[in-house]
Amino acid sequence: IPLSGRNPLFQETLGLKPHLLVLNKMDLADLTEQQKIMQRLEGEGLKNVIFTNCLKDENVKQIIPMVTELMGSSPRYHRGENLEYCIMVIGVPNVGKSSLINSLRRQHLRKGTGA
Ligand SMILES: Nc1nc2c(ncn2[C@@H]2O[C@H](COP(=O)(O)OP(=O)(O)O)[C@@H](O)[C@H]2O)c(=O)[nH]1
Ligand SMILES: [Mg+2]
Repeated sequence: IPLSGRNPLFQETLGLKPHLLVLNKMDLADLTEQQKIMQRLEGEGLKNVIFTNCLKDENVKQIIPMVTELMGSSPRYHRGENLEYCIMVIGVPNVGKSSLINSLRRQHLRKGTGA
């Protein structure tokens, strides 16, 4: 799934927009191949990849710092002191997009529903 689960059209639509590939449900995955997966994806030009478990908020805390860093290093999207950005979460049904948003709310706003 980490290698085949993306719609190639997303890449076209995203173009050069800074983006992060979130590989959710890491609790259900065989993580022994994690390094190999990262290497393969990096070979495809995907450097910003993160494994998460949105039900247990695992690694979700790293997302906002990664996104902030990405934006800061993208001259086209970087807006000086303005740290307000609109972020889009895209993916096929049931991958955990809503769970991710809820987890981010729990982590950063101290609210948000249970997963
Ligand atoms: N095991 C596991 N299940 C998850 C995780 N994230 C979401 N789910 C479950 O996957 C299902 C679909 O999640 P949902 O957030 O509704 O996906 P969406 O359709 O992309 O918004 C729900 O039953 C979630 O509880 C995760 O990290 N691990
Ligand atoms: Mg949803």
